[in-house]
Amino acid sequence: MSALIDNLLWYSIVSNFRQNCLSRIGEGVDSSIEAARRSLRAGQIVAFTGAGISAESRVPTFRGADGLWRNYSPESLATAEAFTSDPHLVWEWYDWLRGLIHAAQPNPGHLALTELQRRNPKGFTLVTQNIDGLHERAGSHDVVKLHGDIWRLRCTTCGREERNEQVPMDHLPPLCRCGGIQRPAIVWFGEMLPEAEWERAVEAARQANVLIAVGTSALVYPAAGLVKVARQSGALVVIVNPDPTPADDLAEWILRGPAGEILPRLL
Ligand code: BJW
Repeated sequence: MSALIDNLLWYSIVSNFRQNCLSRIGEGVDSSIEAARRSLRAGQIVAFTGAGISAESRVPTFRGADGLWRNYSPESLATAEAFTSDPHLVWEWYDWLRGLIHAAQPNPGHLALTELQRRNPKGFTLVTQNIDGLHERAGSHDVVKLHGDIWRLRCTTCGREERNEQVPMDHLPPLCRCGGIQRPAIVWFGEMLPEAEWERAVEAARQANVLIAVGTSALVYPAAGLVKVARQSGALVVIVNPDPTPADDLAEWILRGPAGEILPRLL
């Protein structure tokens, strides 16, 4: 009997929450932004970003129509198998991408997150899936980088890592001083995320009062799972994205629009 009452209570809490969600989502962007802004005043905030935040800096998103390079999809190139079978081809793509990123500037979305961190340095964690380094160039620090960094290279023979900002690279594929082929120090499909970064991200999501997911399709795991970790730990989830994502069901507020316009309005 008590289990039945528990279940009924739980059902009523969940359905009330869903109704709140839907009416909030239906309220329109202006009032949702105002409400989301109020929620950002208190507690621990985690910003979780994906390729969409750099779209207005003209860095192609991973899965957008502009992501194609010579008719190759990024998904077919961002694998260890593709690299092993043709390191020169994969490096040609990353050399092209490094050129685009080098020419890009952080946009108002990156700058808004930098400002959020400046206002609340102890209560703010920035977790990104991006490899482009634009958050740091916007002035953010202690960025938790789940998928690595396009400006770092790792030797496939001796494992030595180094920073390399040469654009374009003078030799493809680049070689380590041991003679081994270097690869970008990024996380490809089927590879593990850096352990320390992942643990920091999960801990931040567990402690979060608000998680704001910006410009991610929320398709790639384990990173996408952070939204659920935060939600299940009681955080309020805000999504900033012009398009729907599978994480929308977890959100209290969905702010439809480009990050470069929405994020500055949240401040
Ligand atoms: C805007 C905007 C604007 C546009 N403003 N927004 C089933 C279940 C769970 C896991 C798996 C599974 N099947 C396979 C897996 C594993 C796999 C995975 O998740 N695959 C899925 C595709 C299904 N994951 C992995 O392999 C990970 N490792 C792992 O699981 O290890 C354990 C393991 C080991 C061995 C065997 C099996 C498991 C590693 C994942 C590494 C991902 N790496 C990449 C490439 C990095 C290098 C590079 O960039 O070249 O990381 S993939 C790519 O996707 C990149 C991104 O960081 C990541 C996420 O993409 P993101 O950022 O969300 O970008 P998009 O393009 O997808 O979306 C952009 C969004 O922006 C869109 O929503 C737009 O609407 C929006 N937008 N303009 C705001 N102006």
